[in-house]
Amino acid sequence: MFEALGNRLTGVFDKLRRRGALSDADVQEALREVRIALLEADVALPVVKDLVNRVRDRAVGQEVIRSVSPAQQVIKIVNDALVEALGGGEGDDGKRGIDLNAPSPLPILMVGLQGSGKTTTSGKIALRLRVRDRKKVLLASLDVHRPAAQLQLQQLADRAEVTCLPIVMGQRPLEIAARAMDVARRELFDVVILDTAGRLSIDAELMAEVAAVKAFAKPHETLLVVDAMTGQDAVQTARAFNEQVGVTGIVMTRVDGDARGGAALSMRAVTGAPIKLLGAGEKLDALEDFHPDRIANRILGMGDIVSLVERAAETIDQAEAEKLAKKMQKGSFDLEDYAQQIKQIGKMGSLSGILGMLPGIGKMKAQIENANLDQSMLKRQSAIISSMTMKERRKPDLIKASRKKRIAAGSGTTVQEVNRLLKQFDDMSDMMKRMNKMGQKGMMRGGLASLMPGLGNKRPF
Ligand SMILES: Nc1nc2c(ncn2[C@@H]2O[C@H](COP(=O)(O)OP(=O)(O)O)[C@@H](O)[C@H]2O)c(=O)[nH]1
Ligand SMILES: [Mg+2]
Repeated sequence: MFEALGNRLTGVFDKLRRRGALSDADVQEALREVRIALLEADVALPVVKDLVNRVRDRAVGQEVIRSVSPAQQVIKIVNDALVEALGGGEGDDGKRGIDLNAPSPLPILMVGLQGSGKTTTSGKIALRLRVRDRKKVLLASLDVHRPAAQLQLQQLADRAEVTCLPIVMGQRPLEIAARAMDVARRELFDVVILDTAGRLSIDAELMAEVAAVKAFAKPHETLLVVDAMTGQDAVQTARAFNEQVGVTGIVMTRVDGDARGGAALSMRAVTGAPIKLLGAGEKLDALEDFHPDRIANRILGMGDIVSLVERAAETIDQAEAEKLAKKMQKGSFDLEDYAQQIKQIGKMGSLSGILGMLPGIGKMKAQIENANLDQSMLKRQSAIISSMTMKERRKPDLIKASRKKRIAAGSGTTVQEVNRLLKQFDDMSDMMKRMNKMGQKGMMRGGLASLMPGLGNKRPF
């Protein structure tokens, strides 16, 4: 999401930067292009107008033009306006993610259209609450319209290792909700997630059913799940739900697809409800908190380092990482360790997703993806190292022509690929030596960068 918009805006700002001194006309011209970029990203027209006006008010005039780095000032102003449109900035209550500040059992009601991702998101939230917040979670499916829906939730509960309310055939949604709350009180659950049925489109019957469940369960959070790929339809759905049922937050799913991002930028202004979470994939751990400032940074190609570090901290085996860091310091890092590192990166999720969070990588990302530099590359590199003998892994210098041929054949790759891997490993070893010279501080900064094979040496951050 946001890729096209990000590329457009970085293009506009690159042009401004090359100018150096800016006239009012330069700024107006840039604003025209920002406006087009936003419209192409499918941002609702009133939101575009408001955003551009706000930027114009702040950017046009002497202050910016006379400043030391006018282009930088304009970018900062656009950044602030994006943060505000996304629901951050002034008046931001700082409430991100789910509010758990209520007595147990705390009910969370999941609502939305069919196929928006309610059931999947219920499973994701359950997993996160169990692991991150150490909560005892009960999942209950109120979807009596589709026969398989209750089973689907049961399976997700199993994968998230949380309890699912046993299915009783023939019960109505309200009866199921009552049973869920009853079980939760008796068995001391902290959170009850009520997954409701959707419809293909908004209709009176759906709204009535959702409203009845809401009146009964008095949920602490009513989360509306919308599909980012549906663009402005998602915004209209959210508006209808918020007006007729009332929601406390929005979960936007499928942001891993090629949605243009307009919905996310329009949501707060049009519906008044905050986006709380993002669904970024089908897997249960593909759930992100929504941070307006970080998203704005991602759009403007400044990268989202904070999320990247958080993701790394969550998935990387701390003990393993420390062991590798020690080896780097001692200069005894070998291909065996490199293979370990590849495994850690594999665990962090798709490489292109990670790259999207790195500053300035946005534009490069498409090229990298075309070059097939993703999970498949990590797998191939793993395979190459697996085809080496232990001696070769410890002392890569041993690997000359005939050994390369054997390794390529053994791993189903080519000699070129073996060469590329050895070159990357060499680059990395060099970088580590340089970092060691820079001392501990350089080590900390380079630590994450060095997780990216072949990139670490180009992106010191
Ligand atoms: N790519 C992607 N797929 C998702 C995401 N969330 C849900 N899905 C998929 O969307 C489909 C419908 O999801 P489901 O939870 O059954 O929707 P529901 O009808 O609202 O309960 C399933 O195939 C999910 O795997 C997401 O964030 N990204
Ligand atoms: Mg469902």
